[in-house]
Amino acid sequence: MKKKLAMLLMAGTVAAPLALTPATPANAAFDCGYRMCMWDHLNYSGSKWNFSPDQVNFVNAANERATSLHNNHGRQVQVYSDANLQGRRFGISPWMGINDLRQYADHPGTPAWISNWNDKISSYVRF
Ligand SMILES: [Ca+2]
Repeated sequence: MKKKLAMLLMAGTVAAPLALTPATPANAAFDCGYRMCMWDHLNYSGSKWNFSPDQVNFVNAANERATSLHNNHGRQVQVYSDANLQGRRFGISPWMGINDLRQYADHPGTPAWISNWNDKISSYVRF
């Protein structure tokens, strides 16, 4: 009986920290390395794509899927709505993470829900 109780208590101490430690954006950004990282869903979650080159003319599997991103690099990145650096463009500052691209519009004064960047990125260049 005492042995069973001790095992239950041990199990409790092991399980509790796992339940109380959700993934954080900071962790996700850290996992990004010195790269341009995109995630399919909000808050750096879902499928993840990492890019190292200074210019990517087509982001392949990530095409029009990025909903959050992290420019984990000391240089500015410009993303484009079409392949080969064409279409609408949007600048992302060095070391900047965006956890919800739905909130970002590329034309000042245009509501984000009209020209937001959710599921739009097809290419990028780093300056
Ligand atoms: Ca998405």
